[in-house]
Amino acid sequence: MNKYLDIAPEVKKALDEGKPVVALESTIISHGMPYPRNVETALMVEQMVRDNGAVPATIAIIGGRLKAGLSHEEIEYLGKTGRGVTKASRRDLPALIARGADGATTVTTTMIIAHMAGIKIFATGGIGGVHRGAETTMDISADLQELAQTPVMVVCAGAKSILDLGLTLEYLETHGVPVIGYGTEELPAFYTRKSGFGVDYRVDSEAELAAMFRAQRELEYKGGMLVTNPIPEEYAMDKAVIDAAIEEALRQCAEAGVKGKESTPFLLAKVVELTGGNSLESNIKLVLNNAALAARTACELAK
Ligand code: PSU
Ligand code: MN
Repeated sequence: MNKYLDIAPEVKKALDEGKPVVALESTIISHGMPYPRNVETALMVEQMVRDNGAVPATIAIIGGRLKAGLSHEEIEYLGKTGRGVTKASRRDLPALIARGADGATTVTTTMIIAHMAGIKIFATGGIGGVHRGAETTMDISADLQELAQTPVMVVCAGAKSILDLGLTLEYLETHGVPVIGYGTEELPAFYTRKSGFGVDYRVDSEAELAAMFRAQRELEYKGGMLVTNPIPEEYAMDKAVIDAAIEEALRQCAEAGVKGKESTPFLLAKVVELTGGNSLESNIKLVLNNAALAARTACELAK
C-alpha cells in the first residue's frame, strides 16, 4: 500500500472481502456547493451508496495524508472551511503531502487515490472538461487526462455547458476514453438531459456497464471509462433558464478576469447565485442519482 494512503477500516474491510465500494470526491463539498448544504449532501450521498448495497469512500487529503473514507467530522470540516481548503489536482499532491496540508480532491485526484486504494468506481456530479475558448486559453481540465490514464469508472451527469461539450468529447475520443450514456444516446448536460451531442455507447443495465469495465481491464488499457447518467426528468432544469445563467456567469468570469483553477469554482457559484438556488437543488438530486447507479454497478462488478 502507498505510504501516504490511509484507508478507513470499513472501506479496507470491504475491499479485502471483495465487497462493492464507491469513491466520492470532496471538491464538490468544499468548492462545488455552499455550506451547510454541501455537508448535508455529502452525508446523503454516502447514505445513498449504502442504501444501494455498497460502502462509500469519500476521498480528501487531510494533514498531508491521502484519505479513502472520511469521518463525519472530516466531512463537516471540509464543508465548513469551503474554499479555504486547497482545490487539489494532480500537480498539488506532492506539495500537500510534503507540507502536511489539507486538500479537497477533484475528479482527477479522487481517481488517483481511489485507484491507489483499489476502488474501481467513483460517483460525482459533473466532470471538468475543455473550457469554451480553450483554443486560445488552453484551459482543459486535468480530469480528461486522468480519465485517459487511470483505470476508474467515473459516473457523472455529463458536463455543464460552462464547458465546450463538443471539444470535450473530441478530447476524450483522442485519448481513447469510452463515453457511455446510461439509458441515453445523448450526452447529458448536467442540469438538462440532453446536449445535442451523441455518446459512444448507450447502455441500459448495470450488468453491461460492469461487463464493459471488466473488458477494458482485461485489455490492459491504462485509462478509465466515463458513464454519463441523465438527471431524472422531474429535477431537470429549463434549458433556456440555465443557458441564460451560464452565459451571464461566463460574462462575469471574463469581466472579473478569473482564470486557471479558480474559473470552475467561480462559474459554479455564479450559476447557483443567478438561478436563485434552483440549480443547487437539481445538482443535489443528480449527485444522489449518480451515487445510486455507481453503487448498483459496483455490486455487479463485485459479482
Ligand atoms: N463541475 C461541476 N461540479 C464540480 C466540479 C466540476 O459541475 O464540483 C469540480 C470537480 O471536482 C472537477 C473540478 O473535478 O471541478 C474541475 O475543475 P477544473 O475545471 O479546474 O479542472
Ligand atoms: Mn482549468
